[in-house]
Amino acid sequence: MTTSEGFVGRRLDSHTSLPPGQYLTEGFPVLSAGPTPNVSTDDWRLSVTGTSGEDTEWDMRRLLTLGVEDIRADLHCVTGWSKLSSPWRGVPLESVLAPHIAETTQHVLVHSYGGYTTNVPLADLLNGQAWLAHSFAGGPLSASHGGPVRLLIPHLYLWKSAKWVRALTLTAEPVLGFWERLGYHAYGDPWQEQRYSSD
Ligand SMILES: Nc1nc2c(c(=O)[nH]1)N[C@H]1C(S)=C(S)[C@@H](COP(=O)(O)O)O[C@H]1N2
Ligand SMILES: [Mo]
Repeated sequence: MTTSEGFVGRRLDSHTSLPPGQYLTEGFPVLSAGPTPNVSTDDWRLSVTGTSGEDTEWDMRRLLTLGVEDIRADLHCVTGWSKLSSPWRGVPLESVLAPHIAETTQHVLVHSYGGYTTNVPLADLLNGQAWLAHSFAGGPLSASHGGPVRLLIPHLYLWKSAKWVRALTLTAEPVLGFWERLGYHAYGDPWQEQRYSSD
């Protein structure tokens, strides 16, 4: 693996190897379980619901006031491809979750436009581990890759990074999402090769 001179993103020194069973791709494959929902930036909304049922709705303008970050992320899809150092912009997920976190909150169920869902432990969405990404490679995020806004959780298999995110539900107990109900791993750590619930 080489980095070009002047490379200013995250260094690859810590990635002398890929997660087990993964191969490197230079492209950016599109993987969607259904059709691409057609949601304009103006119509896009994110609703965040806490464990006692109180909720907040965000639109793009208000979301961006929470503070945008540049992110360099390695992506690992459970089908085998990995893409290193991909350039995103987005808002830390913690910013929209924080007001709704109660003592009992342990898990988040993520809902997408189109009906896709996925579950993630709350702890994996805090402290600079997860973003609401609205931009890729310097431009608006394309619909096929999850625009207007998708989740980005680089340390878990990419099926956890829900595209076209619509709602977040904070819960005390885990509730399995779309692929997790179909036998994929509830957590999905690529470095532990947690592909299926039996792994
Ligand atoms: N809403 C939604 N999000 C989704 C999916 C999907 O089918 N629907 N597929 C997941 C899977 S399996 C992968 S690998 C990534 C693919 O993201 P990409 O199409 O931008 O590469 O999106 C994830 N998020
Ligand atoms: Mo995937």
